Amino acid sequence: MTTSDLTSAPVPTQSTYQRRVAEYWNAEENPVNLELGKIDDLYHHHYGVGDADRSVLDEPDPARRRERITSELHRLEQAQAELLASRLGPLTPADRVFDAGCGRGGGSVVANLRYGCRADGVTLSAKQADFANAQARKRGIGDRVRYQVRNMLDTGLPSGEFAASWNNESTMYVELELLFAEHARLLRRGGRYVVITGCYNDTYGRASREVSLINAHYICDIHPRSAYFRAMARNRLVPVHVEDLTEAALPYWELRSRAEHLVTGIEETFLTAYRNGSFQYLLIAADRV
Ligand code: SAH
Ligand code: GPP
Ligand code: MG
Repeated sequence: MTTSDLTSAPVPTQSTYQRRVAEYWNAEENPVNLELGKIDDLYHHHYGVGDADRSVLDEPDPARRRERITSELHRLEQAQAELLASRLGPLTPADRVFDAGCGRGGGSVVANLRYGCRADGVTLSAKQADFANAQARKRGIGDRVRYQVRNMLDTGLPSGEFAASWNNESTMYVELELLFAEHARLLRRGGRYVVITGCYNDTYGRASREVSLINAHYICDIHPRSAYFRAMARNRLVPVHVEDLTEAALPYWELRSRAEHLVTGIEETFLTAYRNGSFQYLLIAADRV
């Protein structure tokens, strides 16, 4: 083997698993994500929190009923994004934030609208990054909010530059030790890290049947709750607020399971997983010390 063979060899930046995950997101076109995002061009790939207005189910006109359900689900997903963003601050337009596993970009836009901050989002999916950048340009914030195809475990972004960072439903794709080491590197001292995630409940035992079905559905690997705190403690991230959002997540799934035009088939599994105590929806905010 010559030197030129070595330098021209492809850089193994992505594992086979990560390429599969990228393929999933490059192909993803679920109406439950696109129809909701279309309403106000805030595209989310996470679930909703808070009480649902169930009266939308009683709407007699079928087209209007679909429209009202879609917009109610979007309102709950938007409430989830706002809840996460509210824990990032206070921030100013001089601050820079990092969105790890950014999807179609909605979370970074929410942070920018709230704080005026600059945002960097990374995703494994080129389609998602292109889509998100087009959305940011359309809003006229393309110079403040940008998205790149990068591995969140190894972003190449500058150390100590970020006032806040987060993972919104994207930690189940990676090893937490590696992930939190990268957040700790990117965050300045005193910076804030926030995660919203589904985790399995250590008090139940190991991963339940439903948790395993969710893993298979999305090609992910849901961690136990305990793993978050262990990995944070090892990486200079000290929890300052922990919120069990499981109860608050139920109305979204109950409504979504009744939305014939949007269901993907995973709805009953989430409801069973939450109700049998094997699965939890959790927010953790931590300080980078
Ligand atoms: N946080 C977004 C999207 C969550 S969907 C939202 O709230 O809307 C999960 C995202 O994680 C996808 O965009 C996927 O590409 C991304 N992801 C998974 N593994 C990743 C990795 N190793 N590096 C970067 N992004 C990753
Ligand atoms: C949300 O994305 C789902 C994930 C990012 C992975 C699993 C998350 C857990 C909390 C276990 P989505 O909005 O694309 O999903 P869907 O198409 O089902 O709405
Ligand atoms: Mg969705």
